[in-house]
Parts: sequence; structure tokens; C-alpha cells
Amino acid sequence: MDLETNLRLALDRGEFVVHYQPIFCLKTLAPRGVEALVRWKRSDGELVPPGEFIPAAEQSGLIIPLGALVLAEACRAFVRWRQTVLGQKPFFMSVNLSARQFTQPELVKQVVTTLRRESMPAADLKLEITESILMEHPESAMLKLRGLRELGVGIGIDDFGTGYSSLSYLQRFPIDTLKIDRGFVSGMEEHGNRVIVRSVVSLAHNLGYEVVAEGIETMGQLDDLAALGCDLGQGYYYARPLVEDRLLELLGRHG
Ligand code: G
Ligand code: G
Ligand code: MN
Ligand code: NA
Repeated sequence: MDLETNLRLALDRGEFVVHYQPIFCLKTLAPRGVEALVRWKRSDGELVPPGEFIPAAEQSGLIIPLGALVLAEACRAFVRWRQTVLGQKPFFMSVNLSARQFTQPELVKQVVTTLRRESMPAADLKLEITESILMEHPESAMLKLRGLRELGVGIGIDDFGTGYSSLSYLQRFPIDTLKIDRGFVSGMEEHGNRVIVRSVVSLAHNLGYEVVAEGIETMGQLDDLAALGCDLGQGYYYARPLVEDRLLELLGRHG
């Protein structure tokens, strides 16, 4: 069977699961949110990473029902945590949108329907979109982003620095967060990459956006990013993407 047929079956069988990677404050090391990351848990127990099936899901259009499932599941989980371990603490749920999800005409309607159905506070949801997707058709992206922002949802630009953002759009897009691609973080001992990270942090802050560094794997990187004034971080050094129970343990430890 081809991958598309297998993905269709996996959707019917409920084989997609969502893991959550903590995003933390680089100053206090307190968890401040999570990124929802989908995995395919096959019937033999094997966990397939998204890199191996998101492109096929995107190509076939299956990303639309799959994305709807991830968004609903992430919101449902978040509302459970609010009622227990989170209380009223500031905390967000970040969900990735692929190109096809972002450009589908029904996106805003789908998001608002899900928020209502799951009783998810819009302000606690962030949607991550790569700069390449936004810059492909920046004017229509602008309208879409405004529609999402009117719901009260936050917008993060994912993989920042790897595409071609126009600075004027960067300033005009109604966004909250820039996520610095992990390539710059892993290369930060090189002077050039440090300069880029420093510049992105200051650009983001001057535009009023919060900055998240991705792919932090060492204490040295964490310290450097904190010294450069980066706000939030995410990476294996702090925590891998976790199943809900492990995430709740981590949140519990941070009181
Ligand atoms: O979890 P991992 O590092 O393997 O993720 C690889 C890629 O898959 C990342 O680029 C991430 O943005 C993407 N991805 C993970 N989960 C989702 C999802 O729920 N929806 C979409 N559209 N992309 C996802
Ligand atoms: O493209 P996006 O930023 O959405 O993808 C997040 C991806 O980065 C996920 O696949 C996640 O598993 C991966 N990731 C998260 N932390 C680290 C890390 O510290 N190192 C590496 N190599 N990958 C990471
Ligand atoms: Mn992401
Ligand atoms: Na990224």
C-alpha cells in the first residue's frame, strides 16, 4: 500500500498522537507553554516522526483532517491542564500550520469552531507558520493573519531566518513571536551565527515581538541565548517532546 492509503487508514484507526515539547523562560527556567508535535503511532507500536508523513499528508490533502485532529486534541489537553496543574498561570499551546492548512479558505472558521467546541481560550493558543509560507503570497497571508488575530489567537513565525522575510512585511504582519531556527542555535559558537541571533533578538524586540530559540541542546547555548536577551527557549537540553503524562510531571515539579 502507498503512504497516502496508509495515512488514510491511520486516521480512521486513530493512530495519530500528539506530544508536547515545553517552551521555557530563559531567565527563570519556568515552563511557559508547549508546542504540539504530532506522531504516527503505528499498530506495531512504532512512532513515526512527522518529517516522514507530513509531506505526504500535505500533498494528498490529508493534512486538513489531520491538522483539525491535532488542533482539537491540543485544545482539549490544554483545557484539562488549565483545570488541574496550570490553574491561571500564564501558559500557551502552540500548534503548527502547514501551507495547505494556512491557505485553505475555511481556516479561520475551523479555528473558531474548535475553540468554541473545546472551550479553549483564544488567547492561550498560538499558531506557528513558517516565514516561507507567509512570504509566498504576503498580501493574502496578511488578511488571513488578521482574521486569526481578530479571534484573539497568537501568531508565531516558525523557522525564522531560513526563508526570505521582507522586513516591511515582518513589521506589518500582526504577529507576536519569532522562533529562531535551530540551525542558528546549534551553530552559535561561530561568530557569524551569534551575530545573527543577536540581531534577530533585537529586531524582534524593536518590533514588539517575543523571541523563542529552538533546538537548545546544551547549557552553554542556553546561557548564551539568555545573555543575548532571548525570551524563551525550547530544546532537548530542557525537555524532549513528551507524552501528556510526562509533561504533567514536569509541570507538577515546577509547581
Ligand atoms: O517533531 P519533529 O521535530 O519531528 O517535527 C518535524 C516537523 O514536523 C517540524 O517542522 C514541525 O513543524 C512539523 N510538525 C510537527 N507536528 C505538526 C503538526 O501537527 N502539524 C504540522 N502541520 N506540522 C507539524
Ligand atoms: O519546524 P519546527 O520548529 O516546528 O520543528 C520542531 C522540531 O524540532 C520537532 O521535530 C522537534 O522534535 C525538534 N526539536 C526540538 N528540540 C530539539 C533539539 O533540541 N534538537 C533537535 N535536533 N531537534 C529538536
Ligand atoms: Mn514549530
Ligand atoms: Na522550527
